[in-house]
Amino acid sequence: MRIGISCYSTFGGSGVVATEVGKALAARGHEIHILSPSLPPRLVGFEDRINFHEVRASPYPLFEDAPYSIALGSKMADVADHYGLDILHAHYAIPHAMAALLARMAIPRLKVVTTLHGTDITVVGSDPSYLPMVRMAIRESDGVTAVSEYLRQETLSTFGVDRAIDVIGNFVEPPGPEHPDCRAWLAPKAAFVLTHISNFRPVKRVLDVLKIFERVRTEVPTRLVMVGDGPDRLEAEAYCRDHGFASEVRFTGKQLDIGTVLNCSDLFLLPSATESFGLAALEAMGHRVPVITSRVGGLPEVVRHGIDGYLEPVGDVAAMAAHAVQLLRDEPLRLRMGSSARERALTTFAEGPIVDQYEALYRRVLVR
Ligand code: GMT
Repeated sequence: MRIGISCYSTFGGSGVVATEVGKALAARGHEIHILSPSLPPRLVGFEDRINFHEVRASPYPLFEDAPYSIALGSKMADVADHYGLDILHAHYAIPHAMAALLARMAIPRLKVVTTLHGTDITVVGSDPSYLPMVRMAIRESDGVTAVSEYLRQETLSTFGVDRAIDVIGNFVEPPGPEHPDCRAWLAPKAAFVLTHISNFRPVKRVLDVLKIFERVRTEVPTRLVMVGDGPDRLEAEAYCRDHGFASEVRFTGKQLDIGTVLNCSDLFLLPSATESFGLAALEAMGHRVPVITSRVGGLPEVVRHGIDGYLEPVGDVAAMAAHAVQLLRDEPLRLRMGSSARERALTTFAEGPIVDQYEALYRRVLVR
């Protein structure tokens, strides 16, 4: 098949999933065309059968902001026509699904598959300024997937649509042996490393990560590694300074090689306000790292309480810290949970069977 994939190129789960799906499909012999504002971070190195198309919205004195959605729709139509695409797969509804539907109006043989990732439904998609168009995109796409059962239900209830939505989760590959042990660099004097990875947006509740660490550090010698960047980073760094533990927290900024950080992490903290799936948690699990997270959204479909880690109510930093202390003090329990987490990540959320589901969906929509 010839498949166009559109996604954001910023650090974020939807771009990671889109790129990894594209790479896996290319490895199976499909021709892939990725459309994005710039090269997605996971599209490093030359890959056979993967073509990248940069989308640029040309400025014009009349425009306050150049219309990216129209430029994307135009680029999709152009690439579809020129390369004979069969499918356009839009990752994240806004604006990729609407742009794909515009392209389908221009090239009627095209089929559109939309993958809903989370905040495109739960936060920005339900904003009244976008809702009618997101609803239209969900109704009109030839195939729709959601990354968890939770997100499927949220979509049906928020948008009042009555249509089939396939649940296809995020996935991980087994971590390679290339990740060096960077424990000495990340946490020179500490016995343990706690890690958080996100885009530091309010939904991630990064101050809760610090409040958990603040409690844990008084009980067990520990360092905290904060990977990523975003709107709440400055406030987070100020919190560490104001509370006297800045030297124990390392803010690495955005990192491509999260495998190396996870390889030397003892626990992963993800106390989000909501999370449709929690790809970062799954990546930690793949590296044998137990996860302490919120009992919210799709997270209970990924992390099993008391087996791969712990789930507690959003904002309950005391309970999350207590679990962290217990796990750091009880090595056999921590190692057992790490093994269960890895087993679950690499079986239930293994790349092969998940990519099979996308391929099967493409074939289904193509015969309709
Ligand atoms: O808000 C983010 O975390 C980024 C966002 C994205 O689209 O890049 O992530 C969402 O999609 C990921 C991949 O499917 C999911 O694993 C994340 O849980 C989801 N984030 C939220 O729902 C907050």
